[in-house]
Amino acid sequence: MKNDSLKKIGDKILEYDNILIITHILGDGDTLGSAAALCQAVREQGKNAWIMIEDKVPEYLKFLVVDMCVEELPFKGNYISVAVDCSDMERFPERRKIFRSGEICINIDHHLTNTFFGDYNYVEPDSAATAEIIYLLLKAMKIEISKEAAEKIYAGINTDTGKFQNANTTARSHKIVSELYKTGIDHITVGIKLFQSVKPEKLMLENKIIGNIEMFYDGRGACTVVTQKMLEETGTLMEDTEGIVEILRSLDGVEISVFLKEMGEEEVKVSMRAKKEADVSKISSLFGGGGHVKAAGCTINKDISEAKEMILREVEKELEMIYG
Ligand SMILES: [Mn+2]
Repeated sequence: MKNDSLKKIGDKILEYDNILIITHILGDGDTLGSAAALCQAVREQGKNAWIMIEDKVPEYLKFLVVDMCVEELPFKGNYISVAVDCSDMERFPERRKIFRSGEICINIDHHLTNTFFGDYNYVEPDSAATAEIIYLLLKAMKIEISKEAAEKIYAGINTDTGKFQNANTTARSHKIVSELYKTGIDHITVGIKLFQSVKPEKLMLENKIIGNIEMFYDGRGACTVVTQKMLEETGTLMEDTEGIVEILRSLDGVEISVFLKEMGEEEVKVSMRAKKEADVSKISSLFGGGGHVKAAGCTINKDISEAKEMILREVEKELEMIYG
């Protein structure tokens, strides 16, 4: 499991006219921002580049990928495929074959659990966001970063660092952003689109979810759930729960926050966040999931109450290790 250089990866990309970019399902600001920045930058070099998706782009992130997304393979001839922000190929289950059918497959990511599934790989777990790596890649390709591409990179870094507050934020994150500012990015508008365009329905949903918060382990743990019924009652979608797990973690004294999403009768998606001491990627990997030390997730094929019991048991063990 060894990285290839960004120069080598960049040179490979430049050899191709057709570039297929793959994001992970349940897209976030980093995967979509990274994909869009790469797509934008290579299109500016005259390349035929597209982002292939298999589920919907969340409403609040659509501004990043205007006229860039396809659901079918858009090329006839050879292409190179590039997966961004995907720890493994399960993150794009319906597009695995199309990814592998690229003449060359590239994997660019920052998840510790990355499986090095590409022909060429660049994985940097210390990078706050994949978007930072895209910045470095474009530099290695000697591409001048336009304002448009810069705004997409900025969106990726801003969201994955939790507005530069998460533990993954580094001096380099700020340094890259300062370079992005020099291209004339409209950071105010990007910030408004990302964080200040909340629909009232989403607030109603949050009200319900937050009303159900349960504290445990002397207030070191906080947990809540969202059910399909709550989505129906408020006319919202699962994507509208974005940010809830961070709200839970923001509570005074909370070290681990857990948010369970009822996707189906026997399918629960779990998101976890740690504040300072805990390692939630350790917990998620017990259930076949992945992620980072301070932000991780997994899927449990049980009903929501059983899933909750299973996960909280492990979370309590982790808290016991720290405070016990
Ligand atoms: Mn990311």
